[in-house]
Amino acid sequence: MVEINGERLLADLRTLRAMGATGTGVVRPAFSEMDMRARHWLAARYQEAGLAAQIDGVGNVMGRSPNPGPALLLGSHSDTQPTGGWLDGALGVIYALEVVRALAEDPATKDQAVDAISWQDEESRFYGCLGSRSFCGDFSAEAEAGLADKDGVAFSDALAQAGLANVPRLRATDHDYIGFLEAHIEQGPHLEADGLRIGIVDTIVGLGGMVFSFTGQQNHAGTTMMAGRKDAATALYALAHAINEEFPKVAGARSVWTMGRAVLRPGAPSIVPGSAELELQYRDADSAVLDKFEAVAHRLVAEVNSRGGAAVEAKPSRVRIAPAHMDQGFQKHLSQAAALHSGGNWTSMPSGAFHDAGVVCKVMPCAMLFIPSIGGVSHDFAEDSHDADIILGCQVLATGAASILAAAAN
Ligand code: HGY
Ligand code: MN
Ligand code: MN
Repeated sequence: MVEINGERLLADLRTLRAMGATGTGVVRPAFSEMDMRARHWLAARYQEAGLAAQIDGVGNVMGRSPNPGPALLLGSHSDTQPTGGWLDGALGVIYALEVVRALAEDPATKDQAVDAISWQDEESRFYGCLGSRSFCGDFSAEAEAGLADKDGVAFSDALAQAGLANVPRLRATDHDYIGFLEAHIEQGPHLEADGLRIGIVDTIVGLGGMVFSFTGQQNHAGTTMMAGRKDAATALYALAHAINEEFPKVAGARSVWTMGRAVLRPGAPSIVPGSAELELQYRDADSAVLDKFEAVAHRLVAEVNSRGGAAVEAKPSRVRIAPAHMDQGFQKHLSQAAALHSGGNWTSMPSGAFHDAGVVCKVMPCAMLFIPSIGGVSHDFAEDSHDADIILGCQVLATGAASILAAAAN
């Protein structure tokens, strides 16, 4: 049976962590100097592992097997949130590298075709799951035109800065794939709370979001009477409060919604804010619940506007990501591997985070496995997992991948 090398796995994870390390976390946003350094480092590791490495025109790093296909594709993303953890994405990227090496070292699997990938910008600096969407033909010229990040940096400038302007872009249709496997940290509390070590994902939540723009009347905080004020912040707080009151009435068991970005302008204590912005994101495994959230949000905007204070305008904040169902057959292979290696300490579960597998499953069968996150923490410098769980997860992925390859070969 294929056997991974746990120390080699941990060593590569720690080397990748050092690229952008900030305290215990990592700052390696898409196309940043650290991100591109990590991508070139990864390409060199792919070459060492016997893969033909390339960085494509949106920054995806592909390692292609020399063996005849169709290939099994493994990977995740190596870009991070602005204040990210060291394992979000990186775990699955280095797992893929280690599984490629372990399968190549095993006579029974050395002739199998396994490609490895690190997707670009899963964390949505410019566009949610940009790299995997581009690979799947879901990043249109219209979506790319004028694209910029929240600080106004143009996507085209970031590409040029990274030396990727006019570089060919990978397409799923260029190659024959059996499917895609992504390993990831759970980023939530469930596995640890239930004393489990492996999660096999059945559904990845869908996601929607809106940006609310508030236009009022900037004025003096002391001389402007409360009656007749057009305070953009008051309207923002009223809408945010109403969302937290009304959303639970239409929510599902694991629905979540977050208002993680609010801007008040000019942001001075003695000035009545003339304008403001609030960003809402919501997620659920059921599209109908996402639709309800959107309808409730529009109703609440109309109610705030009817009060005659600051005016509110709502716009979709990002491309809607539909809930994604993982391949049943692949789940079975991964579950058998999990049962074998984890002594039964595994479960089937939904993913509350979105992942590239949620995009790639539109063009090929996909499956995901999770390892526990300590304290359920992620998207924070404190994000961490136990070494023993990191090693176990990679071994489960390797055994599951070998099983899928064997089944495909018959
Ligand atoms: O936000 C997410 O679900 C992912 O970690 N980017
Ligand atoms: Mn993330
Ligand atoms: Mn991630």
